[in-house]
Amino acid sequence: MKAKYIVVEGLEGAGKTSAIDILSQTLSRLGVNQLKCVREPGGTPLAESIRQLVKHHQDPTDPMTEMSECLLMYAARSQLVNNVIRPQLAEGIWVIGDRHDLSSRAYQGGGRQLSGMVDNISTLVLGDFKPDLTVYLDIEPSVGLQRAQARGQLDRIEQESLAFFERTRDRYVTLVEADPQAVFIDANQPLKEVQQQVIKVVEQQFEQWQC
Ligand code: T5A
Repeated sequence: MKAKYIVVEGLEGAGKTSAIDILSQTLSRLGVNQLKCVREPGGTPLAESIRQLVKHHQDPTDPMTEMSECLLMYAARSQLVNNVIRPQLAEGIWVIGDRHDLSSRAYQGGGRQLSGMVDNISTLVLGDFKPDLTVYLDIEPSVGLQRAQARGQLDRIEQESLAFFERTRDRYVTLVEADPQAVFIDANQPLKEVQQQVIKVVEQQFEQWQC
């Protein structure tokens, strides 16, 4: 079977980290023994520097514009896709991504209301490259933000208004509904149940890939 690219998406605190753990364990049980996990923004030295900027840049004399934020997300994605993800897949190594293009479409497209710009840049940067499967963990923004808050200080994006995260979630849901390779999981449930659903989705999808 050709190596696959699987992405986990969702708002802050949706439970992506634990979903990725269970996803890796499930794939390994199913016989996938060459697997790499990456995160966005990040995953290469240059993309990790961009991650630091987009999450923590705070300068009232030179605030990050919405357009710069969007361009930086795609600069980081271009580094990761071309220098890591494509080469790994070509070598037969499966890749699990903590976020990908759907994040830009939801946060910058929905949250920042830059959807026209995001569509154009996405086409330029990615062409027809897309994940084989996207697992979207849907969570009430207020619940996700409470979980993020419990972890410590909020970063630049986490300090956005609830309305921003509501718009982001709405866009996520619309995009996931329109994508036949994306699966919706209710992440407001207890962790154990979310994990069971992730396992089920991966097992079913794996079976289809084998056909
Ligand atoms: N961004 C990113 C954009 O705006 N555009 C883009 O194109 C991209 C790629 C990245 C930021 O950049 C933005 C989005 C983000 O704001 P990040 O740190 O990578 O930042 O992403 P976060 O979503 O902020 O990461 P989090 O760690 O907050 O989210 P997770 O991984 O979904 O949450 P997780 O698994 O760490 O869980 C958080 C806590 O909740 C608990 C966990 O145990 C943990 O303590 N939890 C649950 N508790 C109860 N019930 C459940 N079902 C639970 N699931 C998890």
